[in-house]
Amino acid sequence: MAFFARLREGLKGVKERWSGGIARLFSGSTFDAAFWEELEDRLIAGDVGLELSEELATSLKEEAKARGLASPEELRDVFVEKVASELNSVPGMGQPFVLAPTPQVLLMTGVNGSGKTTSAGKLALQYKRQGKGVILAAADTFRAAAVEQLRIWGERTGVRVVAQGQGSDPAAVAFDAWQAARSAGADVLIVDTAGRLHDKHNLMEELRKIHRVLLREAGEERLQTVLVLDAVLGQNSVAQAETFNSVLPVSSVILTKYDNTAKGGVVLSIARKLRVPVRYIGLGEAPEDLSPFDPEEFARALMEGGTGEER
Ligand SMILES: Nc1nc2c(ncn2[C@@H]2O[C@H](COP(=O)(O)OP(=O)(O)O)[C@@H](O)[C@H]2O)c(=O)[nH]1
Ligand SMILES: [Mg+2]
Repeated sequence: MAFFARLREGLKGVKERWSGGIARLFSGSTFDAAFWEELEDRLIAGDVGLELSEELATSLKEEAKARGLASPEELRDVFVEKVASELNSVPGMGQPFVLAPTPQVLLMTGVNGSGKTTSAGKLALQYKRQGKGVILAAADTFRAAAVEQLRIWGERTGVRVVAQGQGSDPAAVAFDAWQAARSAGADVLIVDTAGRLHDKHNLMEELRKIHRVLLREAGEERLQTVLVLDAVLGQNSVAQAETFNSVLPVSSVILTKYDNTAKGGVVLSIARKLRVPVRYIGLGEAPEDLSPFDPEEFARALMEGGTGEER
């Protein structure tokens, strides 16, 4: 399925609840007094973040005046433009990982349940299909089930999984996997990690250690720290991102469960707060449900609206 079609399908929840409301708002024929206030409210409710919501509403208002626009309908394209350009102001936004020099190491980080393992598996499948050499590393050694989950993805995608089993040192697994990727001449090594929230201090120490080992072995130009965030958590995801970023500088974001959220604006919030590119969005649990994130198409999809029962 083409990106736009998949996005449209995946964003159903977003469109029906949040952007449905926004699209409806823009279908009005006059700028009544409530319009601007409501626009800002809807942006905030959609997880765009307070500051950016205010800013967007203000700049749209100015733009409407400057261009002499008569109705919200005429403002649609300007809205799409502004959303896309806000996103595109972050270098690398929507672009796939650059896999050079090889092997590139994608260190997958994020809290439990955010979708690290699933996204690692989905990426492995895409790279495999592109004919790239891929290796997965099971550096979530905290639970036996975690290693097993990655092994299943390995079987499903025909990708080799380097693992040592439960309780082993995750940094040692990462080291082994790096060696394997090197000697196999792989293009990409995807390292899955643990994300237990209740043990934040140890988790962060463990991540730092894995990162240190990979940095020493692979070097800065081969190592990317990927933060996997659950879009459903909205502003909490943004807070998580800030926490992770303070421990290990995040180089890219994958935003999962976009198919499940009613609030699409979180991507704008992340772009604004972290200035880190969102490269992929997760649109479901199936292996194919990971799409490169296209800011223009995303902005346009929002304007298509849903059933939009409100207003
Ligand atoms: N609907 C939906 N579910 C997802 C997506 N990504 C992951 N999941 C589900 O979220 C749950 C947690 O994912 P997992 O990869 O195990 O998270 P991890 O703890 O970060 O490794 C699993 O049930 C996944 O199938 C997505 O994009 N959409
Ligand atoms: Mg996992």
